[in-house]
Amino acid sequence: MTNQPTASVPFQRPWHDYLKFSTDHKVIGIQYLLMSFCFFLVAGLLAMIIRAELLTPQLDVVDRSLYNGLFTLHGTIMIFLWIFPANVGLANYLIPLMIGAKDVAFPVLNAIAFWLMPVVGVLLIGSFFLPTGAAQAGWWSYPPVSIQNPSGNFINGEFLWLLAVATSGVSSIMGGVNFVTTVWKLRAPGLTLLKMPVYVWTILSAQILQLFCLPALTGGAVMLLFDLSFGTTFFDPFNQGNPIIYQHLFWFYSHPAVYVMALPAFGVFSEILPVFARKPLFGYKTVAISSFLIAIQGTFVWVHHMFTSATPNWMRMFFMASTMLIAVPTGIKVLAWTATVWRGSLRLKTPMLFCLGGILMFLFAGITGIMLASAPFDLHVNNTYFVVGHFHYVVFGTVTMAIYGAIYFWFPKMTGRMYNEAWGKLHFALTFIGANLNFFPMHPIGLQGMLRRISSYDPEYTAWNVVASLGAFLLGMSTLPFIANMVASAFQGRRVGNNPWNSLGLEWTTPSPPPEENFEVIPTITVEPYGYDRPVDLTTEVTT
Ligand code: HEM
Ligand SMILES: [Cu+2]
Repeated sequence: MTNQPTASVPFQRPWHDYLKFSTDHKVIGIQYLLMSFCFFLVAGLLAMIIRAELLTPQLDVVDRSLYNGLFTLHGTIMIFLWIFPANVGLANYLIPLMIGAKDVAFPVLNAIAFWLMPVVGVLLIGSFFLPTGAAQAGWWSYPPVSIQNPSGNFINGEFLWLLAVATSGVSSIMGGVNFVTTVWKLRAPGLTLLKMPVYVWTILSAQILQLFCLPALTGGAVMLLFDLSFGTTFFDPFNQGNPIIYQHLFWFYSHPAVYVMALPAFGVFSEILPVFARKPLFGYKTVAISSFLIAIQGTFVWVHHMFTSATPNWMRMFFMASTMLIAVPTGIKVLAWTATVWRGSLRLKTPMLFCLGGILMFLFAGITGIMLASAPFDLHVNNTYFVVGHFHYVVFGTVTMAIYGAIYFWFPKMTGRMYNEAWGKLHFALTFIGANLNFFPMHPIGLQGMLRRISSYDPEYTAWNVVASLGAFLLGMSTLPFIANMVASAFQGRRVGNNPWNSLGLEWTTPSPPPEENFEVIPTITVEPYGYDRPVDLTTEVTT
């Protein structure tokens, strides 16, 4: 396992293989990553239009209903077509390699789950071109707004939105069954639960959580579709329906969804920090088990999104306490990461920078999260930009940063080549500065009372909005060095050996890129991961 450049890249596939149906988890993983990044660019473009509109207090770029469509689809595409599938792509690529398996448990199901996602994309983006325009009810699609259908057309933006969300739900359930079975059944001999890398723990926890909670949303979406299109009145308050029940069904999944998005990011931090600090992950077992605790606790907090939905006080108290309790296992992780880098010999390569930046922004998101968990505070800032600021520090500042870090870190494994470090650092600097300029101002203007989902605003909020918009445009530009770097390096980057980072992870013992079926002989695992303090190169102890 050295840094020797190799003469050729033996198992490299031609690029057009990634456009075809394949059941190899590595191909599917890269397909997910490529597809979701394209959707990230689309949703980012929608955000740029939103931010262009918000540069000035008055309405000047789009009209109000298009604005509604823009933020609805921005949020929906970012969640269902960027964060989720990008995480699934990484997990697809990494899980079999990390557990010493030849592939996932159900390769065909895996491929079908992937090919459903472009359908979701067509349904959502296509809805902009309908005469009714795209859905306008926000990414949570609350009734009664979402079931009004003023145009009277059977095919309308909301209709396609609901089909898209239900389809994406089916794909995610297939993925969940596949991941849980793979980790449970296909681990290499000796790889007990408490020897598994934290990333595998986070995927297992997130996918169990997903399987448990997702049916609530998929069921809620189908019922909403019936209310919208087939005359039922489950959620129609004017006909004995109850819109609050939809909110429960929605958030029973969509709060845990935050953990389905964030747990893999915690896994990525836990994999990358020890490599670049050359120290074992502090408190490995506690960090691993915390993933599961976060998933369990995450199931009991959803009503913190409904403090203002005529929720009785006893319920507010319960959910306030349960939400604050999540800070315990989450805090354990942050402490463990801090202790891991503490006095380590840090190598500040691009993946490490994205992790450190991501953890810093997560810390900030955690603080505003605890503030929001307090019902009396939330009653004031609910529906303001404070909330939008808080969750963008999670979904962008933490999860998107982690995905970027992961792509840089495993790029040499996926391609057998190295990315360009200077361009990577430029990308990090633009992203970190752009993200903070973009999302920090949302907190002060939120506290001052600026509502979310509005296209024109009181002029007193102008200054912070201009800063936020400039940050957003910087973020838009930050993707350019990334794209250039990835494309150029994938074809012409410096060739590297199997393990350029000197990592102890099992995936680095395979050739880069790994051959079909990954391992010639299934390895036997004898040691805990992250043994960076031991004198010998532990990859030799992972016997084959
Ligand atoms: C790329 C940079 C991004 C920018 C500039 C941006 C900007 C914005 C803005 C200005 C809004 C508020 C719209 C409003 O309330 O009027 C918004 C809403 C939202 N964003 Fe982002 N965002 C970005 C990335 C992301 C990411 C990565 C996610 C991942 C999940 C995301 C998810 C959402 C969601 C769920 C909403 C709420 C939509 C709604 O109100 O229904 N955003 N974004
Ligand atoms: Cu929540």
